[in-house]
Amino acid sequence: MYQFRYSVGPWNVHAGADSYGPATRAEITLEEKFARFKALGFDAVQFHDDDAVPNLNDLTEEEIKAEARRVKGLLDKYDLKAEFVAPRLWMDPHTIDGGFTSTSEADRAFAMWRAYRSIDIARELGTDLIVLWLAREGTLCAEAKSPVTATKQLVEAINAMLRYDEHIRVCIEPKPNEPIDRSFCGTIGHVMAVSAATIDPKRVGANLESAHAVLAGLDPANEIGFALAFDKLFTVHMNDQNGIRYDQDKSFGVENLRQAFNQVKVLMENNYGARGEYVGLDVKAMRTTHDEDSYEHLKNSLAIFKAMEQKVKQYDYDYANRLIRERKFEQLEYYTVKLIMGV
Ligand code: GLO
Ligand code: MG
Repeated sequence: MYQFRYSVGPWNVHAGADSYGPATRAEITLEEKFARFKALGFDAVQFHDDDAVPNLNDLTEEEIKAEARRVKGLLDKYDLKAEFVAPRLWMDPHTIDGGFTSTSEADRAFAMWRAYRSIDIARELGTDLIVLWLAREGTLCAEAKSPVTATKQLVEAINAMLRYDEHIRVCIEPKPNEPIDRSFCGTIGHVMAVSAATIDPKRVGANLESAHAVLAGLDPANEIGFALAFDKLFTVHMNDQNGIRYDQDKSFGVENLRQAFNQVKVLMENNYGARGEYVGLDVKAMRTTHDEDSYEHLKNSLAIFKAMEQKVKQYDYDYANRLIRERKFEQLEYYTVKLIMGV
């Protein structure tokens, strides 16, 4: 029986700024985050390209690789792996209107430059996984882009990445909205279709984030299951979300325990992790959190996830299967909820 391995990104420990107000906590250095991640029980770190190499726009390709090698040294020092690199295509003046689907040709070229640099950084950090959270690949003004052209541009951008490096794997993290109004690739179903349209579908998969599924009005466990059915769940972003409102990145399980249980259940039933996949936590501390509690949400998310693992291990599949055969779903539901409540 394998053990889940856990990953987290530097952005998951942040200073508390939101769209309406400034930071409430002090910044923490990358090295200090690594040390704390390791101490908390994480095995790997997820990166944006500029988490690993700040100001990369101003550096040459060789300088970028050299800086990535320095960060690899820091990971080694704390016995941590790099899980993935994600080009941060939403923060830059060149990607105001999106990256791969921008209406500006020059900006689309810039997005590809960042995608290639992300691949270079990933290789230096010792990972073959690139995550694309398609933050601005959609519209604020619905008439601004053709959804047909944009979808084809997305497929072509991924093809170019697959050609640039024949070992790299690309993993789309779908989200239906925010910061854009209408996304072109908002659910795992979209990701599976895009994957199938690329030149190497085996190397193009999905990163399911619980909150993003909830924002799409979908069930995160079913979204996980859909990707697993096609053997395309390359990583996950576990967190929680209170309904269809702004993206909250709450600690895993704090809003909906049954949904949390079913996510862990579908992962365990399908041996997720046996081929090296990580359980990533994409959670954020509340803005009111004090400096000394900057890691509480990570600690809590890990503890809740592991508690759910125990619940799944306790699940009486013989009993559940008997109830399923007899279509006694009232009893099945009650049994499941009672197990989660521990009564
Ligand atoms: C935001 C996303 C974001 C990505 C991260 C990695 O809604 O969840 O946190 O996961 O930038 O690409
Ligand atoms: Mg995420």
